[in-house]
Amino acid sequence: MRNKVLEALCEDGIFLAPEAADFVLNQDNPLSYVRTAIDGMPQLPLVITLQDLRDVFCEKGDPRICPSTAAPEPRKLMRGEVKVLKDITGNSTCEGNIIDFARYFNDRFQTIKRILARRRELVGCVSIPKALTLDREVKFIGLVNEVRITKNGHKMIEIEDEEGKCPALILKSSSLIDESVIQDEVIGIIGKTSKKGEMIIVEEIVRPDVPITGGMAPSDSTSTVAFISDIHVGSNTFLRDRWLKMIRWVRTEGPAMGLNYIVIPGDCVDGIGIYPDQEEELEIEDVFEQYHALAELMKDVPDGIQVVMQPGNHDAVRLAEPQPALPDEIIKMFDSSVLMVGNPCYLQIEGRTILSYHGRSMDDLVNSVQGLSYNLPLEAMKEMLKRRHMASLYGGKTPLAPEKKDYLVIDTVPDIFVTGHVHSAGIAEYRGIRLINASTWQDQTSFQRMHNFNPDPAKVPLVHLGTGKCMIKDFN
Ligand code: D5M
Ligand code: FE
Ligand code: ZN
Repeated sequence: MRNKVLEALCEDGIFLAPEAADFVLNQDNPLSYVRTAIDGMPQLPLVITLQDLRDVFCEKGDPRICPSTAAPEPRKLMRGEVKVLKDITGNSTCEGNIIDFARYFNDRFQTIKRILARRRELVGCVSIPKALTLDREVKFIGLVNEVRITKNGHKMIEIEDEEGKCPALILKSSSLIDESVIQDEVIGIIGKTSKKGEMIIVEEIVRPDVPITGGMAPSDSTSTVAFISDIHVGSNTFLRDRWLKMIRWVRTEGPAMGLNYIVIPGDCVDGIGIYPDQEEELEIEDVFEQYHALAELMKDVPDGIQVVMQPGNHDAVRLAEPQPALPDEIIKMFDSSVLMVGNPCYLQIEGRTILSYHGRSMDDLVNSVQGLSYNLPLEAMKEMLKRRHMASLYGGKTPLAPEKKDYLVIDTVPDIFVTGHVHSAGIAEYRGIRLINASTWQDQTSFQRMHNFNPDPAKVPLVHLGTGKCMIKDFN
């Protein structure tokens, strides 16, 4: 309907500004509304704005056809220059039964298989049952069911595709023996079928990975995005002084650097009942009061800055990922410059694609990929990109919801990939993608002290959308 009306007007050389279009399309008969308006105009403007409509109609004092001077209601998932490209919010269908899980993993398999099948190394790949019948080099793509070390020290991978499954063995003597293969990741395998045709001896593992590119080509954008994660409002270790210092900086230095966007990748508040004895470390014990306090803090962010807020594992939505945006009763507490999105979420800001993910799965990655640790979140992010998936492992610390489509697949290659969660701050680049880990505004908790976890708080990574340049501003 929307497009038809706008097309019909366009054919008559009539163009509407976005706000005017929204208003017109809400009229009973949009076409006749616009034509009546034009009849009342001294001349047809190049683009009809809301003010043009007001000039014609408002004198008549008819509220039905007179656009009010108040700003129009923002559309739910689109505001200003921020476009939501992919988000579970409003699209969740899962009930969590066995059929859902089969469908979910099938979608993961098919989506990542499509990426892998384009890899030169995998040209000529066959199904697993077919591979087992061939006595030459075979190539296939599968989802890893299980990984274990055999009693002789080889690595056994049980791998499955839509037609069957087989054991694939990495020999102890192979250079691949230290390769971390994660349960539920989708990989390509090149190898040889054993003589009896019951298993494949792995010679090469092919990951979907992201292509090597030069990254963000300079654009004419003059905007900067700030990434501010893990605020943890409500915790008695919330670093209020440093937060206020940061907001003062945003107000005074922001305009000169074109600071027009703030992205918050989760753990906006501390929540309740998230870890043992948390209540002893809470300054605000009611989660809604925590969001109220956050909303108050956010009021000091200048109006022109578009804020994008995403939930994390401390926020008041389902824990299972993908997490939808915070509920309406919380959204209502914030003013309209705060756009609530799900976790993860693909955003487009001034032509740049940003993938924002809280990063819970890093708790699993540090246990399943050799060489990773909480001190190396940017390396963990590279592991996600290599696997084109943010949370491969099912059944670990990261709960997954079996949606129809796997929202955790990295099907689009972003310009910027941001995570929070591990309370450290860092910037790196991987194959042209800017990697950002967005610090925290919470000091070390006693729970974290007990686990010897040392945060790196009160830092703000910044990315210039035009040049792609990154820096970290330190508020300690
Ligand atoms: O998580 C903040 C960080 O706290 C998380 O990235 C690692 C650390 N953390 C949380 N639980 C544990 C355990 N059990 N062991 C070691 N480190 C941990 P947040 O989501 O803010 O609570
Ligand atoms: Fe956190
Ligand atoms: Zn977290």
